[in-house]
This record gives sequence, structure tokens and C-alpha cells, in this order.
Amino acid sequence: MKDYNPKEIEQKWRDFWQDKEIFKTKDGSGKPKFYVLDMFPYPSGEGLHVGHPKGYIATDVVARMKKMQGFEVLHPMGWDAFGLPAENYAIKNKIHPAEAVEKNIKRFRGQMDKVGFTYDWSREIKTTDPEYYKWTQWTFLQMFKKGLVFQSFEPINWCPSCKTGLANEDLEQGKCERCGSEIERKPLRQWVIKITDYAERLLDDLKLLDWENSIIEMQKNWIGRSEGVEIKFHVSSCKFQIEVFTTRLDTIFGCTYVVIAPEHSLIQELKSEIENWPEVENYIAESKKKSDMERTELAKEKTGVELKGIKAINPFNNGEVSVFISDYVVAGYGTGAVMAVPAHDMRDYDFAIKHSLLIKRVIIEEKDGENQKSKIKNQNNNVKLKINAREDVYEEEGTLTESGEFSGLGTAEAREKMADWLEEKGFGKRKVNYKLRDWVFSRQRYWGEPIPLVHCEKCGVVAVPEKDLPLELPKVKNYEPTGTGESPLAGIEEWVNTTCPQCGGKAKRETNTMPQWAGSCWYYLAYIMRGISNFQFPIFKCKKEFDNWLPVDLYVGGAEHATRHLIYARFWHKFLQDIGVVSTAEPFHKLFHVGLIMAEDGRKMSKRWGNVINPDDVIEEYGADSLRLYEMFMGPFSEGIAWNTKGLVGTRRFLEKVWKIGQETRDKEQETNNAHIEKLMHKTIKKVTEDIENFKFNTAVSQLMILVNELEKSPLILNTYYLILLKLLAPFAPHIAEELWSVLGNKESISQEEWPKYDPELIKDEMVSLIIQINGKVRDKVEVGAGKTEEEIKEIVLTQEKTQRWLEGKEIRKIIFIPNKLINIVV
Ligand code: ANZ
Ligand code: ZN
Repeated sequence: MKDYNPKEIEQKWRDFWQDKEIFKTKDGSGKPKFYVLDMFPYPSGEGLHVGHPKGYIATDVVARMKKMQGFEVLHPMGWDAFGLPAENYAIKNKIHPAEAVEKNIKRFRGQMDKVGFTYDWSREIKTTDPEYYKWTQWTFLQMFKKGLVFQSFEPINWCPSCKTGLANEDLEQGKCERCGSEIERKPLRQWVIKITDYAERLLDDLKLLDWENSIIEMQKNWIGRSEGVEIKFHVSSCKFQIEVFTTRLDTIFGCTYVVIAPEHSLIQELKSEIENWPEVENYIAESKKKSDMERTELAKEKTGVELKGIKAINPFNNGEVSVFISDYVVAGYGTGAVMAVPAHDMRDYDFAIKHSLLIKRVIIEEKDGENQKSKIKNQNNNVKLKINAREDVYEEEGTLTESGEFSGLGTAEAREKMADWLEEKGFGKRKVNYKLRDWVFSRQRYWGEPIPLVHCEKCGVVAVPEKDLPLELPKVKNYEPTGTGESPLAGIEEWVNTTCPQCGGKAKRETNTMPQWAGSCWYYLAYIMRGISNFQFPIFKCKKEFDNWLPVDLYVGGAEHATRHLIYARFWHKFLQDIGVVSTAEPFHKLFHVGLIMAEDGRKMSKRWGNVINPDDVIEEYGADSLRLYEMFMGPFSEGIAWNTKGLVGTRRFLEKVWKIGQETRDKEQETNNAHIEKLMHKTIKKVTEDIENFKFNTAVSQLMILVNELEKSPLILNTYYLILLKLLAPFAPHIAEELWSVLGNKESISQEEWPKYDPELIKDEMVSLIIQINGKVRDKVEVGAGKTEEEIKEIVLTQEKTQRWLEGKEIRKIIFIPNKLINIVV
């Protein structure tokens, strides 16, 4: 047999899979289903670099194993082709986005095809396809009809470079996630979806999910549930009240002033009472220019202006406090006003120092003062209520002091009792707030789904009738953003001017488009619909098929989506559940995030650094199987790791070895039994199966390497063992596995074979009896599993009662260890 040459075999097998439709997914096959999904890419102009396929290879390994385990596997792929990245690319390269998308998809597809994925391309989808976005628009209309969509004129995040409004999720540290520009606040007419109505369910249902903890935490923080109270502070000179939200009612006796956000509507109402109005007005104008991020950042200087002539009354002690406006208070959160407690809140402290305000401590660390860390006690164990420096600000839980009848209570208990008191007296109520903001859903850009609404002078906003969907995006020559706050669609009169579906009178179309995230909210359903009738069948009639396939069993993609796509898609799914389109509460059951592959120089792969590695080149030189195997072997799946060509060479050598020992087996088959190899074989089956299941691909591959090394040493390799090896290898390196499988006389694809099973009896560890010596004298013996390391043995031995007695009060100096035989502890 010839040497291993991937170029001669790989394309052949890819053609074979395609021609025989080996990986075409069938509906109603009667097998148990397994839906494994990749986050679909947006087809950028740069093509794929070797980092992109890592997640796709992982899902492909799982898909191939699941198929061999007897599942009907759905493993589809498509294109997230609307949105800013595609449009910005088009503008830069002076090519229409529609054309750019087609061109880029072709390139991506060509690159993907060479890796040998099992995608069922007959279910390919593209969010820019009108037959696709018909259902994006339809779902939006259902939301509109249910009152979940509203028009708002509030200032929003505006990217001056992308020339569009953005949602909170589109920002990264106050900058545009796309282009890195500083975000401005701009009042703009916009469409907003009340995703906050779903905040509680989005949070509660996280417990239904089998996701990595880190992603669950990010979701929790993004949704940001806070339990607290709203309290009314009367303004002493007039009828108005300032309502504040706090999570720390227990600190209210330490409240020394109140702060209102500059945008708060109350300020205008208090105008006649405010003695320094010009100063206040000026401050409001200044803060309008800043972004939320600039305003709330902890390190930023806390600016603000007192509302002279205004005093607020603390309902708990009837004390009068001053009132300020400051932009560290966010208008859109809570009530837009806070009670400030500088002794127990760092932001309030900074503000109080800057404006020379009273600082009053009301929480102490512990009642009995036992804690050494406490800085607030003096010799006589009296509590000193002094906050002398920033470090003294005490934000933790503790015990109340100087708090009237509540003094002496623990903080948690005090919060309950004080909330009861508040509700009883009618000064306030318990309240849960969420950090999650409503979803700003309109973009002033061309390349998105048109929002299917019209504005009629008589009827107001009217929905486009469902029968008129899809409302197609008109083809235009000028698609560049206008920057005026209007989308380029506003300039196309033939399109904008229409008739009102309700009264037949003159009306204008909505010209904003949907954000990039809209199409990806439900694409996992579209793959299922494609299997039925190529979208001719309405989404609301596919419930049976959705029920068959949902939830997605395994979902893999980048961590950057932890708070964007994954929040939006979960919300969208819950809405579809509410209107009866799907019946599961959650779309994605299990989720893993893929760690980045860095360039060999440790930097992010980027055209800018000239360090991009193209998978085409790697495949050309080493073969697709080496690429696949290497990406799975290079390190723990979810960790970032740098590319290393040496490692790639190593996996290629491994495949050559598999190829070589294959030739040594065939004619030598005999019924000899090699207990050691047999055991190792079964261990390997177990490990590879479980490791693939748990996304520990690197250790699965290293186990295969151990097995192959042992097989290589063995004078005879049973054909049955070799065949098992090929099956275990097939998900990782499918081309070579098929080739060697067929060389051995098999006619069917190895992917249609049954996945190997192990015999639990054979994987039990052999036991050895290990001698325990202390200072060279035999003191005991233990039965332990063979092959344990020094560390493992040490742990076992040191917990033995007998050993412990011998060692009592002595210090271990040294340990001498002979594997499987002896441990000598020198004391
Ligand atoms: C008094 C207090 C005392 C507070 C104390 C904290 C510590 P989360 O968990 O984020 O909900 N706050 C309320 N509304 C705000 C707004 N619109 N902009 C800025 N800050 C606001 O935090 C709630 C706490 O953040 C509230 O509790 C309030 O400060 C502040 F020792 O009230 B606290
Ligand atoms: Zn009308």
C-alpha cells in the first residue's frame, strides 16, 4: 500500500458522502433525534481563518459520533447575512451588499467544504432571503399586535461612525462593538421591543439549561435582578415627592442627601422652586452630551449641582436632606433618583467628599466587635462612627446602629422589617428591578429587514397585512447611511409612499430597518422548516416538526454572544411559545463556548497583523484530517490558545502511524489474545465516548494516541481492534478512517457503522498491594488500583488510620515511591 497522502483520498470521500447523501437528515425516521447547532457566521469579506472552524469541527465530531450511536442527527449551516458588518464591507469595497453577501458566501462555503463537515446543505438558510425574512417580519408583527412593540423618542446610543442608533447590547464599554467609536446620546424616533416583560422568565428559566456556568452568570448579570424598595421622600416646600429606589433600605438612617438624574421630569416641575435654575439648566445640557458609560464609570469624577431651595424629607426620621442632580444617577434605571448613603456606598462617598456633605455611619461590622478586621472600634469596644478615608466605606452586611427602633438588627432582617414599616405607612413599596433594557429594534441603515409598518396621517401606525409579507427590501443604488437619523430607504419615494391598509388614504412606510440580531433569533427553526417544504409552509403550522426536533440538544459558538444573541433568541423563542408556535420554554438545551485560536505570535489573528492562517493552506499542506485532529487536540476546547505548526505536524505523524499499522494487521490476523491491549481498547472506547460527550476532545485524542502507540509496539494487531480504532477515529479524521475502512473490504461508509461499546468488566483497574514503609520499616499494606501516581497514593496512604498513628506529631521529610510496589515515608 502507498504512503498516506491526504490529497489523494480526501476529496474522494467528500464526494462520496455528498453523492450518497450520507448525512442528509430525514424527518420521521423513527430514530431518536439529536439536533446539534453551530452559531452561523456572517459571511465577511475576509473568509475563514483557522480559528473559525474550531467550533464547527467540534460539532461535527459530535454529529458523527451521534449518528454512529443511532441518532437521527440534524446538523445544519447557514448565513447571518444582514447587518452592519456585511453593509460596512460593501460600502468599503464599493459593491452592493446583496452582491457582496453572495460572493462572500461562496468563498466561505468553498472553505468549509474542504474540511469535510457533515452539514446537510439541503437545509441551508440565509437571513437575507425574502422567504426567510418573511417570518422574521411576521413574528415582529405578532409582537406589535400583542403590544410588545412601541415607538420611543428617548435619547439612545448613537454611533457617529456607523451612523445608526444601537441597542445596549451593541456596546462594549461605551464604544460601538462594531467599529470602536465612542457612543453618543441622541434623541431619535425608534422602535423598541419590550423584552423587559420577559426579564423574569429569562432569568428563572436559566435553571432549565445545561450551560456552562460562566455563560449563565453573564446572562444573570445582564438581566440584573435587584430586590429593593421604592421610597417616597416628600419635598418640604411643595406637593411633589421624590421617589428613590434602593436595595439597601437598612442604610436609610445614614442617608444625608438625595440625588436625581438630570433628565428626571421632576426637575422641570420643580423649576419655580429652584433658586439656582440657570446653573441647573447648564448642568443638564452638559450631561446630555455624555454616554451612560462615561456617566456611571466608578473612577469618573462625580459632578453635580445642588437644587437650591429644595429639601427632601426622610420618612424614617423626618430629617430634611439636600437634593442634588448628578449624572452618576442613570435616568433609565429604577426611579432615576437615589437616596445617598456616603458611609456605605462608594459612589455616594466620592460625591459627598467632593461636595463636603455629611457622612453618617449606620452599619457596623459585628455586634460584639470580635472581628479583628474591624476598624471602627476603639479600646473600650465602643463603636466609632467615623469614616475617615475611602477604605472605611463599609458596603458589606452587618448590624444597624443609630437607626432608631431598628438599631441592633442584622441588615437582612432590618430590610424586611423596615420594608414592612414602609408599606404599612404608605411611604413606599417593595420593588424588583432589572438591568435589562428594552430592545432598541430599529436601525437607520439600509441592509436589514424592513419593518412592516406604515404611518398614516389618519390612523397612525398601521401594520402591513400579513398577506403582503414579505415586505421586500427595495433594490437601491445608494445604500450609504445618511447620518441624519433617517435610513437610506427614506430617500426612495416610490417605496416610501404607499396607501394605508386600514383607510386606503395616503401613508408612508416605516423606513428604519431591523437590527442585525433579528434574523438570528429564530434560525434554528428555519432549518427545521426547510426540511418540510422550503418555507412555503407557514411557521405557525410547523409545530409538530418543531416538537420533533426541539430543543436544540447542543449549541456551540463564541462567548461574545453570551449576552446578545443568546438573550434575544431566548426572548424570541419565549414569545413564539406564548403564541403557540413552539412548545418548549427554551431553544438551546446544552451550550459550550469555543475558545479563540490566536496566531502563532500569540496575538489575535487579523489582517492588520498579517498573522492570519487560512485553513485552505493548512489543508493543502497537511490535509483536512490533520487540521481537524489538531484543532481538537490543541488544548481544552473553551480556552484560548495559540496556533502551533509543530503541533499540527505531530497530528499528521499520528495519522501516518495509523495508516502504517493498518498495513501490518491484515495478513497477520490470528486468534491470539492480548489482555493488555484488550483492556486498553475498552478503556479507550469509554474515554473517547465520554470525552466527546463532555467536549474534552483533547484528552480523547491523546487517549487515541496512547492506544496507537501500544498497538504499534504489539507484534500482532487483531483486525477487530484495528476496526474499533478506525471507528473511534472516524469523527475526528473521517477521510482517512473511510479510506482505511474501505481498504479492509468494507463497502458502506464507516459513519453508518455502530459506535463501539465497552465491556465494564474489562475496564476495572487491576489491583496491586502496595507496601507502606515508615523510615524504611514495613508498617502496613494497602490494596490500590494499578498505575496510580505518587500524589494519588500519598493521598490514600495518609488517610489510613494505621499510618496516621505512626505519623502522629511527626514531620514528613521525604517520600520515596516505587509505582505499584512501595511507598516509604521518611519522618
Ligand atoms: C442607597 C444605598 C445605600 C444603595 C448603600 C447602595 C448602597 P443595583 O443592585 O444595581 O440595583 N441606584 C438606584 N437607582 C440608581 C440609578 N438610577 N442610577 C444609579 N444608581 C442607582 O443597585 C441599586 C442601588 O444603586 C440602589 O441602592 C441605589 O443606591 C443605586 F449603602 O440606595 B442604593
Ligand atoms: Zn389610515
